[in-house]
Amino acid sequence: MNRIRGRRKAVKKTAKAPGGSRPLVFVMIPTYNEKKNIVRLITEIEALAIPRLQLVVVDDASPDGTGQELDRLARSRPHLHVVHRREERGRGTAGIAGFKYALNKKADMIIEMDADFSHHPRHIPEFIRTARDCDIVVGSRFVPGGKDLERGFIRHTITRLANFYIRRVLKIVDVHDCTSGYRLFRRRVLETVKMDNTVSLGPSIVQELLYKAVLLGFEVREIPIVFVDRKQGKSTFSWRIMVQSFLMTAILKFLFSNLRRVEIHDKKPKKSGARRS
Ligand SMILES: Nc1nc2c(ncn2[C@@H]2O[C@H](COP(=O)(O)OP(=O)(O)OP(=O)(O)O)[C@@H](O)[C@H]2O)c(=O)[nH]1
Ligand SMILES: [Mg+2]
Repeated sequence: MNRIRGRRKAVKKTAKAPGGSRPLVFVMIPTYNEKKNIVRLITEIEALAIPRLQLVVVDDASPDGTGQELDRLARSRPHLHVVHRREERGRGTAGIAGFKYALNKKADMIIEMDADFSHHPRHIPEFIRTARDCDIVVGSRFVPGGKDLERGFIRHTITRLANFYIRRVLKIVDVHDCTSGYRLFRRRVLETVKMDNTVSLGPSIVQELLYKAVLLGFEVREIPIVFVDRKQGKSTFSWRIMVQSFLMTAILKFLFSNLRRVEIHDKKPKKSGARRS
């Protein structure tokens, strides 16, 4: 049997960061032309009043001025970090840049989400709660309580087909929404998955990180989310991107299926028993 299952032997509860304090949580948001969404999104995340929560937004010189809007917001918000990328463009590499930034700032957990309100911020507290017992939390449309609302028949069918295909090809059996970009990673996942070796430039980064993390033995849990189609701003979805993502799944299988589980040690004192074999 070489099907990939999330590990059941969970890490011990590590709700608190090493040292006993609350975890430092970074929300990482890649943006391209999201000026109409980003202010409201940031304010709604702030309204959750989650202690020790920081935001990092990675903008690729959006022509609509998202970057300037972010700079304006950041002037009065020390918890808002803006990464401007002038040379590079792409959802995949932007996400990696954001993860690296958050790790450098000593994040314990990093939540990635889209800027267009398809990923509603109200789910954030549940991500953090669920991460007490696992390494990765995936916001899923396809578990009980999850929903994929207001998407046209075609997009909904593409998402379903993509998940069927990815789960079959990459043999990820325990995750039902492998294309969800609303996720939480504990720090050690991103430290262990070699981010400099990622091959996805675009949205297939979502399945690439999940595939590698599961092969390496990290435990994944899913929580239900209600995914709503974007209301404002312009989609970056295209048929070309969709075909690339399908092809990339086969490439990921070819390149990385030989990754093996690693010994993962929690960064807690030994007596916690938070060690995985
Ligand atoms: N930095 C950066 N962010 C991007 C890029 N492309 C997309 N994004 C962001 O990645 C997230 C997902 O992109 P979307 O355009 O919503 O893609 P989608 O969800 O497949 O498509 P729709 O929901 O139909 O718009 C959004 O926050 C985008 O702003 C990019 O090239 N660079
Ligand atoms: Mg979207």
